Amino acid sequence: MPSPRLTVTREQHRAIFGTGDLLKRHGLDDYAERARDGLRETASGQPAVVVVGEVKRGKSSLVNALTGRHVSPVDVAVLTAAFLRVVPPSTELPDDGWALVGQGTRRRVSRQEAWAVLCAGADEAPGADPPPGGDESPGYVEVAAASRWLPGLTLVDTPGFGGLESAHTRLARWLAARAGGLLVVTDAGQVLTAPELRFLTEAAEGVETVIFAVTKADRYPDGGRQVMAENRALLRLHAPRFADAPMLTVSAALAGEAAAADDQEIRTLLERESHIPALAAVLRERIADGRSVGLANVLRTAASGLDRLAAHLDGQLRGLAAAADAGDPVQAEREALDELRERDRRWRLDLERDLGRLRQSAVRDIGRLLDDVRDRWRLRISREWAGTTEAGATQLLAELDSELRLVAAHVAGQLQDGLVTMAAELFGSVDAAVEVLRPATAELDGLAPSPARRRPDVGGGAIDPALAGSALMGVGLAGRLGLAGATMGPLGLVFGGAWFLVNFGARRLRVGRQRLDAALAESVTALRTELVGAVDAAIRECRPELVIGVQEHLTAEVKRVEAVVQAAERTTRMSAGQRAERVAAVERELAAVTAHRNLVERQLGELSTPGTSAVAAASHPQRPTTPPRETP
Ligand SMILES: Nc1nc2c(ncn2[C@@H]2O[C@H](COP(=O)(O)OP(=O)(O)OP(=O)(O)O)[C@@H](O)[C@H]2O)c(=O)[nH]1
Ligand SMILES: [Mg+2]
Repeated sequence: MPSPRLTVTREQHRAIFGTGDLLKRHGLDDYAERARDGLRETASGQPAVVVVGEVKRGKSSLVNALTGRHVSPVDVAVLTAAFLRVVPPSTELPDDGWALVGQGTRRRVSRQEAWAVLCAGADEAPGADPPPGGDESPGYVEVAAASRWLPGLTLVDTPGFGGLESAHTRLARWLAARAGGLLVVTDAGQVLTAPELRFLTEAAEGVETVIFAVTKADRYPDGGRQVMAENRALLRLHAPRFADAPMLTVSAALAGEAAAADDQEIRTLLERESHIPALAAVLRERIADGRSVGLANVLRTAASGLDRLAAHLDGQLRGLAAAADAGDPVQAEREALDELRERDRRWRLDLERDLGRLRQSAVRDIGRLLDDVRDRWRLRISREWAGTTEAGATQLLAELDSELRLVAAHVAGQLQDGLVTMAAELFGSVDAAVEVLRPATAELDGLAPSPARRRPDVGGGAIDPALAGSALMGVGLAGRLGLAGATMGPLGLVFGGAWFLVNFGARRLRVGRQRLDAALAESVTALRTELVGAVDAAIRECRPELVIGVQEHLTAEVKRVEAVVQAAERTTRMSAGQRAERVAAVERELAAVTAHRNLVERQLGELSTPGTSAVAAASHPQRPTTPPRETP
């Protein structure tokens, strides 16, 4: 396939590349690189809407409603465990075709197999071949669907688990920055939460198009209107750029009722009431042109970099302006430098301490969770094994298998989260942490759904959904972050260990309870050893990445602050004439930054679809007959 080319206007080119040069000259390479990467992705990417939100807000239900098909599994007990891309049908993937896509691999699968990855296999037959994922981990699930409301657009359903502050959601945001817009899903039952607002503040740096859907409107007498008004007020305060973004109340439940209605008139009425067509209209209008949306994100990233540079130059001017006797103009920087140098001296010790703590807590978790499984299952076996049929026994052991996998996946997830959190503290930014922990990086193909599966519909209720979610998410995250090799260890072993148990039960059903008890204890002990070993291996593999990452980060920071301090020191030695010259030079730089900032802003303005300026956006959407539920 020929590599796609993106044509940009001369002005856009100047805005993007001129800004890149300016940023690089001042050591802000990260923004420049992000913008450049974004440009590359924009050339190759289809327009996409990335659906994000806290857990159980109704993301998957909304994806189904917008597609008009049941593509994403939805259930109170099932957490979305992997990224799902709903793409327009093509010759490669015709309608209702499913595929697992991984790093450089792509495999057509049945819907059943895909759903097993998405929500942990409701239909998986126990005793079958070991599930995929042990050796080769797929990237994400893809389905082609002739979308009812969004033909031609790609919709990405993401796992909510771990919330918006989890590293995987940051990856989703990263994806949105490259591919299109964010559809932020909140719930009519509550106003925007602090993590949601923090997420949006960060998203504002690199994503231009954000649209809000307030779900489950059917549950509230006012259709979520009050909550929506409060959301707007919160946005104005905390993420002002999105204060006027389109926000619509929707109901996937009503859309479902519409689909089931026989009477055409009732169907149309319910559909309209669901506000799904209205939301789709906004999405089509804002995101259908993938090239513009991608370019806008690139420009937004450039603008954010310029804002940061302007603040930096402003600091320099302050330093230059202060009279020599008016105290130390760069005292704050000097203190920051002392602190950085202090950190430079001790970060290795801190790192070892933190890794030690992480290991300790993982080992504690392993012990606690496995003890719990063992005790509960000993009880269950004593109660249920004797009178069970062959099918019952197979079922019972399959459940045990699921639980053991969950423990392994939970441990992997916790470890993963712990590593990201720790690295985030060392780098002062989660994004940087995710970046460092994603070795070999860059390829979003690293998106990996969890290979862990579970059977949410089997009786017993021993599976805590919260545990399940974190487990599934954790492993998926590990895969996405390129740590799969390290954290997949325990899962492979669980497959081995627990499948042994399953086969054991299936083949030797007549086995006595005591033998089974012993096998359970043995399996749990073996798993404990294997999990602890895997935790150690994961930490071992991460350590060099972290060491290099922290060192580079600190060196760059020290250099940056040192430059400011040195400039200030030069200033104090300067004659009045020299100082004036220097001020003039910085002012010229600042003027260049301002000019670029204006140029970028103009390009952004030109890209926005006619009629959807911020003002027009506030009075969205087009809703033909029903009174708008939106805040006036
Ligand atoms: N009444 C009502 N219930 C809804 C609506 N949308 C979703 N739900 C319910 O909310 C629950 C969660 O829905 P999901 O679509 O699975 O939520 P999700 O955000 O995808 O969940 P995760 O992927 O696990 O984070 C399900 O029980 C849905 O039936 C709606 O519009 N109205
Ligand atoms: Mg979901």
